[in-house]
Amino acid sequence: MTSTLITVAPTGAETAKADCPALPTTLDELVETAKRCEAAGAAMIHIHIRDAEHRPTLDLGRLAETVTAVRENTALIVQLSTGGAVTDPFEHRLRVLDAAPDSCSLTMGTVNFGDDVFMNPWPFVTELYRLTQEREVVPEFELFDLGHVAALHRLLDKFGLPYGGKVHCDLVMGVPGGMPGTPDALVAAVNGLPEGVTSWSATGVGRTTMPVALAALSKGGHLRVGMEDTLTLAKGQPVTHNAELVERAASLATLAQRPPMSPDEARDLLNVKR
Ligand code: KMH
Ligand code: ZN
Repeated sequence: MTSTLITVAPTGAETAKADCPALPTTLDELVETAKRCEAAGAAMIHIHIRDAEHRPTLDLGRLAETVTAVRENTALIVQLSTGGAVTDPFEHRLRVLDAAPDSCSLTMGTVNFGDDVFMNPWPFVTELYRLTQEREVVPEFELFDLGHVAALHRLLDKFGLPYGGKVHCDLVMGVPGGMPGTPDALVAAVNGLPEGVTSWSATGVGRTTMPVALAALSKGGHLRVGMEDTLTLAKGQPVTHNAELVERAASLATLAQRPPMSPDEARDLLNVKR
């Protein structure tokens, strides 16, 4: 068994700073979070940024500044979200690659997202994929539903392998509108993955965090944790720092005899540029 890639998704686009002051929304908070999460066992960071009023933004200058700051202060693989917020236009989401991250998220289809819709029509998915290949950015395929697994088969069949030749996916489970965060759904999704997939992680939103993490470790997968997906450690116990979620994931992984991998090992796993 290999070791475990732990990705931290510290911020997301959905939670308001006013509702959750512990959410890292400024550059200083994000860098401090990245450092503590790296020390706790994370090897990759999935980044959404905020503007001066703590609102989600895809401002290119801020994105580029963030990539540089996280690179200067940690060895973490820097993954930028191309999902952004549900209100972000497609052009802004494509432009994220101009900030030259190591990796980017690439969601494989449209999905209901609570009361909203997270739009990822096929022409957008293929254009973003083409751009990742051109810019030599390693995509992480985000799968919110079983239909997204089928779409990944279609994408790889039609457009070939990603930059670097490795295929890494993340199952995002328990979003209201997507696949449920259950071991049964996880097994169904993993058993349906294309043969070319070289690694996968899973994240369970909200109260599905623990069942999904335990099922992922049992099935040989990696873990994504963070306040983008989970704001409580248990009922009535709010997360006060993302590092708490990474520490818990690292303990589970160690207990499963698959301790956290270093950023360097994760670069080999994903074939991210050095
Ligand atoms: N904020 C969601 C609408 C991603 O980062 O690529 C989309 C999301 C996925 O978080
Ligand atoms: Zn995200």
